[in-house]
Amino acid sequence: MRQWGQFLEPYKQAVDELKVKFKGLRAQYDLEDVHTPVEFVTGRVKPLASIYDRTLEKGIPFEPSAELATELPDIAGLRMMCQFVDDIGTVVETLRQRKDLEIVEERDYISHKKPSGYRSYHMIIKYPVQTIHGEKTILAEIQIRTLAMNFWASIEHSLNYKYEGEMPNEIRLRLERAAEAAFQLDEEMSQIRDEIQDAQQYFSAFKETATRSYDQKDRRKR
Ligand code: 0O2
Ligand code: 0O2
Repeated sequence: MRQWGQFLEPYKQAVDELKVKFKGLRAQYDLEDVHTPVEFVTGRVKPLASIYDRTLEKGIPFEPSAELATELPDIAGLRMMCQFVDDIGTVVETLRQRKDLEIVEERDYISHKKPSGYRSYHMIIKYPVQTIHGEKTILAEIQIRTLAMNFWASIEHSLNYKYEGEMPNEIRLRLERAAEAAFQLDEEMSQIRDEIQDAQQYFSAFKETATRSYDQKDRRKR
């Protein structure tokens, strides 16, 4: 157990650090008074029971090792939730610019949803953690998704767990349809936002013209 504790410690540290850093993005956008692409951030170290299940699936020994660290790139997992689908692209671009992590893989399950209906953007990163024995670079997974995608994924995940992977076909089909409905909701919300932004621009321009013509009339009267 002590060996596992030592093995998992850098992962715990990475999750804690990255959570602070990613939550900081939100604070920075807020300070500039612009729309923040990050709604909220969560993170976790994969529980030992899930690590055990994955080693069985992958056919690798259940012991702290370099092989385990490479085969399970999501021992450290971060999740960034966005309001709109467009925000995901902004977050991805922001992460690509960062100097404190290196992206080693990207998976776009938004353009290419999984057969289950799952949508999300995944990144595997290399992240250096400073330990008392020097620097240790670990792998971590970042999942970036909208609130609607997250809502669907958390329910589907818990149902899958309840059915132990043997989900009845009918439920599976309904979940696929629910995933599409969630995606439609995302599209509709983006359209509403765009229309509101257009209307705001129109009204600001209108207000400016109206104020200018009022000022001119006022000046002529005087
Ligand atoms: P606030 O002001 O409470 O929202 P930790 O205890 O630090 O290990 P942490 O970061 O609290 O863990 O993670 P957790 O419990 O997974 O939740 C992460 C953040 O996501 C929390 O906010 C939750 O309130 C927030 N959260 C969860 N679901 C939603 C949601 O649907 N919408 C929004 N906007 N936030 C949600 P904070 O950072 O503790 O701050
Ligand atoms: P957790 O921590 O319980 O979420 P592979 O097909 O083996 O190459 P792999 O390793 O499964 O790919 O990676 P993938 O599919 O890129 O991402 C795995 C993680 O994405 C999962 O972690 C889930 O968090 C999430 N995910 C992928 N597909 C689905 C899905 O159909 N439904 C839901 N709800 N989540 C999904 P784990 O391993 O399940 O662990």
